[in-house]
Amino acid sequence: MSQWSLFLEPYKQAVDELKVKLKGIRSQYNLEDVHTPVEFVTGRVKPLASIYDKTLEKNIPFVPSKELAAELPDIAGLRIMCQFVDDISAVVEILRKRNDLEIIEERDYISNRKASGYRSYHMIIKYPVQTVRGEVVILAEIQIRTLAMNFWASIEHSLNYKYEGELPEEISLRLERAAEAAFRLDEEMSLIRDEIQDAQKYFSDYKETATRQRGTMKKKGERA
Ligand code: 0O2
Ligand code: 0O2
Repeated sequence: MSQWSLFLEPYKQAVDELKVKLKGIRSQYNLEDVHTPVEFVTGRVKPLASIYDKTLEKNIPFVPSKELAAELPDIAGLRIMCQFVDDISAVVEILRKRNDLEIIEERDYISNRKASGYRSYHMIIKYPVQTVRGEVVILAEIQIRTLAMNFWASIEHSLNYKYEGELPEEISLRLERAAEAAFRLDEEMSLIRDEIQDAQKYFSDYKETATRQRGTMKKKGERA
């Protein structure tokens, strides 16, 4: 087995384990038949070519080492997609309460979007992996975002890749505007959800009162 395969093995295991655990949040909410803040979860180990590019960017040697592990906290990457912006803070709270991982950094690119227009909530965690040679604690990145934020980021990422990171100014500007439109869409979807919930509450309260009044009238009729 190559040095790289050995180095990356615990990251692969961490991604597999964390995917199961994070998808578990969704299934637990589904069992209770309540809205789940987790729509879907994806995960990946950073491809070697991307690790190589990052070492060039950070000017560190491209060798499997402790230095590389510390400089690249996203070799193991998990992504949690949510329906609504509010769901992101719900997921953050759930993750903060877990005792199988330690959050060492949080970056809120939702309140403070990046210049590109990028929005997402990032967490860097320490995660212990059990291997045949003992415990290995690795760093992993969890990105939490809405479906609209994910839609924008996926397309912007592939466009950036096509243009090798040198997007023409006009395109960057349009992408920035598109990111704002995606965020307005998120806000509108939350408003629609709130209005539907209010309407549902109104109708269920109304039904309850009407049933109670009918019961009282029936009793009065029986007594008369
Ligand atoms: P489901 O819920 O049955 O669809 P793998 O690496 O192949 O072992 P996985 O999880 O299959 O792991 O692949 P990956 O790429 O990490 O995650 C893809 C998961 O995200 C799949 O779910 C997709 O169905 C789900 N997914 C991708 N895009 C969307 C989307 O727009 N909406 C929804 N709801 N789900 C999406 P699973 O794991 O196959 O399970
Ligand atoms: P990948 O695997 O291709 O997604 P720093 O080194 O501290 O200056 P760094 O490492 O860039 O900052 O960390 P940051 O910005 O907190 O998060 C990095 C990851 O966030 C990126 O990973 C992207 O996945 C995502 N990201 C950040 N900014 C943007 C953006 O403008 N557009 C899109 N589409 N994604 C963004 P990588 O390194 O690109 O790797």
